[in-house]
Amino acid sequence: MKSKILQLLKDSDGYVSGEEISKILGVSRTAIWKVISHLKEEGYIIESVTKKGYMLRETPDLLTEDEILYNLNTKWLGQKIYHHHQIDSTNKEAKKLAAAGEKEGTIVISEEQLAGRGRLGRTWVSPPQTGIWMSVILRPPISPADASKITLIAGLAVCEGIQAVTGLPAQIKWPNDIVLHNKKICGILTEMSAEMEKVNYIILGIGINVNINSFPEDIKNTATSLKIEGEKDYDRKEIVKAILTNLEKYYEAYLNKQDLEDLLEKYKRHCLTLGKEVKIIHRNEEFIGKAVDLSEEGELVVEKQDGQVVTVFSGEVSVRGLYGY
Ligand code: BTX
Repeated sequence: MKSKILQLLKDSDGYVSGEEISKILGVSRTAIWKVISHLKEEGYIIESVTKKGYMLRETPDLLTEDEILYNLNTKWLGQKIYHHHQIDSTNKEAKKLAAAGEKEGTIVISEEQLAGRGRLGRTWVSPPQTGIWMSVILRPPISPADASKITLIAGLAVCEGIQAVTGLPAQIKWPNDIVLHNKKICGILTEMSAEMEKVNYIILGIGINVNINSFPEDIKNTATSLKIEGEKDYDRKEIVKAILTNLEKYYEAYLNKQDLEDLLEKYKRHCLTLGKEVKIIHRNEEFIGKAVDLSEEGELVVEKQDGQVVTVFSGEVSVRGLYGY
């Protein structure tokens, strides 16, 4: 009932009377009053005027289920959201839920992470209410060997979502970073539970620096936020919705094997790594070459300095641009 009342308030330009709400939803005026009080406690500013009714004045800047579901155009992705004010890591929580049988498409999102995780045990800085720290549970019917492609699809969905909402020229650094003006604004951590031939679940962890003003000393030269680059605050909810809409569309296209060439072309168009000199680091080995293409499988095709052409699989390597991040 809470989300329905909220929707009525949001959809209305002026006051909505208690009588109207009670007629539409078939609930008592006291029940409505209770919900309104609850919404106020959550940070909604709602004016109540005798004989006129209720008017929504301000919405809290929180990524709650009610806020994200409002006008969200997805069929299944993000239709169930676990929202936290604080958590150690949304990936860790999503893994727990997935292992207990949570369905595909459910999302865990937190205003702050106390132990946000990057790849290979690295940490991800996740300050309160200024970023998007979320994890998506997916159960793709694919072989574990193809799981890295889900990261590529997520990169594309995030990159285009950010561009659409902010107008900023976000780009993808292969395979899984989104960068803006050569600095990192987003990282994606894909974790998987699988058997030999079958994926049980994939947790797609997405961290986006939205309205962060400054970063710790050790990452301030490589990290940035949408706010720092765009010099204004951005609406985190709108970015989440745009990403979920893209992700559902591209994920379904990938599973249905539709427009795969088109997906790859789109990815290439946004990919900052192509055409650049890169250093590939694989375990203790490293080499320098030029990133010349992406294979059909989404691997990076690199021409080494001696002319030899190799394909690099995303799961195994770190890529460093020689000029800039
Ligand atoms: P990564 O291993 O590619 O990047 C981690 C590295 O990036 C760190 O070692 C540090 O140098 C730098 N870094 C740390 N925090 C930030 C930041 N906020 N912005 C830019 N650079 C940073 C990338 O790993 C994958 C990150 C995924 C984060 C999401 S958030 C939701 C989900 N939950 C969770 O615990 N992780 C994922």
